[in-house]
Amino acid sequence: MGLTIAQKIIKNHLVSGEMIPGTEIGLRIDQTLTQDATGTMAYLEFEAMGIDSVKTELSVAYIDHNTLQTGFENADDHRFIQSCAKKRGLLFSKPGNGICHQIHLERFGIPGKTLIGSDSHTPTGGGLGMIAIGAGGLDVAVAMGGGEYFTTMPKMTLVRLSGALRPFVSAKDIILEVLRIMSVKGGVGKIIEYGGEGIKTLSVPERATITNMGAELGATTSIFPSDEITKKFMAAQGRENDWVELSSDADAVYDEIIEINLSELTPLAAMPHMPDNVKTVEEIGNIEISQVCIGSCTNSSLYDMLKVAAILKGKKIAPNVSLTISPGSMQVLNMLSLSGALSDILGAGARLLECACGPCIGMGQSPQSKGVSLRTFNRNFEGRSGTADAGIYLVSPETAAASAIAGCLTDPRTLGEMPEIKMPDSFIINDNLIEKPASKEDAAGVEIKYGPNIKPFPVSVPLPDSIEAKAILKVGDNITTDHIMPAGAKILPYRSNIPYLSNFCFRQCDENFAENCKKEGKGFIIGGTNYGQGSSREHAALVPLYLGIKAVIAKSFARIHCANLVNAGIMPMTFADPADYDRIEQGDVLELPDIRKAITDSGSVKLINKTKNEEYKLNYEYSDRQRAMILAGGLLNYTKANGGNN
Ligand code: MIC
Ligand code: SF4
Repeated sequence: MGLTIAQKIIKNHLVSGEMIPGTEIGLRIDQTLTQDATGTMAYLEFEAMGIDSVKTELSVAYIDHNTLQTGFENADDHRFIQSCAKKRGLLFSKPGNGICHQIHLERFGIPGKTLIGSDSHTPTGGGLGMIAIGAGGLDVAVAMGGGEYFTTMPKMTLVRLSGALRPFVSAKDIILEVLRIMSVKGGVGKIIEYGGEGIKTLSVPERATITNMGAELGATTSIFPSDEITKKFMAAQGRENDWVELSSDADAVYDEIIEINLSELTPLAAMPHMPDNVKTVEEIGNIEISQVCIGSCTNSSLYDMLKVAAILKGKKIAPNVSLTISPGSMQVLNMLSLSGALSDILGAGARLLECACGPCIGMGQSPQSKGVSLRTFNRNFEGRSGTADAGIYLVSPETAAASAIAGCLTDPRTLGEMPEIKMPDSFIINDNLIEKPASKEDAAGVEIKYGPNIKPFPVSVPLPDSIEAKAILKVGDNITTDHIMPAGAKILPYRSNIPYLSNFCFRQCDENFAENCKKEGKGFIIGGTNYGQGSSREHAALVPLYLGIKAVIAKSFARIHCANLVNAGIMPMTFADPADYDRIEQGDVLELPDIRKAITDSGSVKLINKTKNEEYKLNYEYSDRQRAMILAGGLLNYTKANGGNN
C-alpha cells in the first residue's frame, strides 16, 4: 500500500510504536523551536533535566512574543533564554528579528525533517514539506535532550485543490474555507495533506498560511508536498542544497478527502469569536470598522506585504481606521524598505509595528470599546485582543487593505484590477540577529542568568488512592487556553511566575476561580467538547496544577492541551455518556474512588456525585507511558523515577 507524505516522514522517524491511527507513536525529532512566552518554562525544564547540550540537529530559541518590555520581567526572561541558548548549543534569534514561524520557514526549515515547537502554529513549517508539530514546553525540552516525541498516530485527510485563485482571493480564504467545512474541532487526530493540481499555483508562503491555520482545525499538523515551488523558495533563501523532493504515492490511502475548487472561492472572513465562524465578505456586508491589523505568523510574508503595499499605494486610509503593519521578519521589513513598498504602506497612513507577534497576542493595539477590528491573524477568541467587547474578524491581507481604505469591511474585488506582484528571485540574507552558541570548550564557562521574576514551577504529587473534591468550575464547549490562562500585555510578562499568573486563571469564565481554588485547596473542572483548544501554553496546565486541580472531566479535548495536562499530572477524562455533563453542577462534591487502582489496572473509572447521589462512568485514553506518568504525578516525576528516560 502506498504512503502519504506525512506517513513517509513519520516512517523515517519512527522510534517506537506502529503507524496505526489512534495508537501512540514515538518520533525522532530533528529540529526544535521555542518562543519566549513558552520558552522560559521550557528552558527551566531543560535545566531541571541536567543535560549539557541539545542533541537535535538544530534547535532555535526565538524572542518574538514578549517584546514590550514595560518592566524588567521580559528583558530578564530574554537574558535567561539567551544564556541557556549560548550554554546549551542553541541558536538564539534576538528580539526584532521577527516571528519564530516566519523566520524558521525562511532560514531553517527543511523538507522531510521533523520539527516540534513550543507554539501551536509550528505547523507553519508544513508549507515546506516538514512534519512540524506544536507541543508543550516540556515535550520540547525532552526532544532537545534527544528524547522521543510521543503523540497519537493521526488519520490522514487529503484536501484536494483544483483550479486557481481569482484576483483578490487569497491563501487565507482557502484555509478559512477549510475551517468552514471542518470546524475548529474537525482536525483533531488528523494530519491534513494538501494535493491536487491547485497546489501548483501556490507559493511556499501561501502554503504556510494554510498549514499555519491548520492549528485552528485542531489538526496534529498540515503538510504540502516539496516540489519545484519549494525548491525555488529555498534557492531564493540561498538554501537550495537543503531541498529534497517529497510527494505522496499514487496509491496512498486517505481516511477522508475534501475537494476545493480554488476558482470558486471568494473573499471570506471568520466572524467573532471563533475561527470557524466563516462567511463570505459579501454576506457579512459593509460593517463599520475601527481598526485593521496586518501581520502575525499567518500573513506577514513579503508576498503578503507587497500585496498590501500595492493596494495602499497612492491611497489614504479612512479617518475612522487605525491600520497597523507588523512584517513577519527583519528580512521582510528590509526587503519592503529597499523596494520602496514600505513607503507606499506608510504613505497611506499605516502605523509600523515591530517584527513580532504584537496585537495577535494582545501585546498592545487593543481595539476601542465595542470596536470592530479586521485582522489577518489566526485567532479571534473573545477577549484575546485585550478588549473584552471588541469583535475581531479574521481576513486576508487583500480584504484588510481594501477595508482600511474604505473604512468598512470591503470585498477587495470591488477595487477593480489587482496590481501585479513581482516576487524577487532572491531574498536579502542577513542573519545578524541570530546568535550562535558558545563552542564546546567555552560553554562550561557560560553562566545561566536567572531574573527575580522566575519562580519555581509547581510540583505535582503521585496520584492518591481516591480523590474527593468539588466541581470547582463548569464551563461549556470550545474553551480555549486563552480562557484558561489569558495572555496580553498585562499578564504575558509573568509567564515565568506561576504563583502570580494563577490570579488570572479562568478570569473570563469565573472571576472567583483562583480564590475558590485557594480556599478549597483542590478541585475538578467540568468541560464541554474540544476543551483546551488553541495555544500550546503549558501554563494552562501548570497554573491549574498550582491551584490544586486534580482532573478535568470533559466531553472531548484538544490535542496539545490534553498532552500538557497529562505531563502536569492532571487527569483528562471524558464522560462515557455525554449527557452526564448536564447532571453535574458547579459546586457539587465529586469523588473518584480507588482511582489509583483503576488507572494502574487500566480499569473503568467511576465518578460519584455525592451532592446528587449519582454515579457516572468516565473514559480515558492513556498509553501505558501516560498511565505511568499520571500515577507518578506528571512527566518530570516520571522521568526522575525512570532514571532520566521519558
Ligand atoms: C498563541 O498564538 O496563542 C501563542 C501565544 O503563540 C501560543 C503560545 C503561547 O501561549 O505562548 C501558541 O499558539 O501556542
Ligand atoms: Fe505569535 Fe500570534 Fe503566531 Fe501566536 S498566533 S505565534 S501570538 S503571531
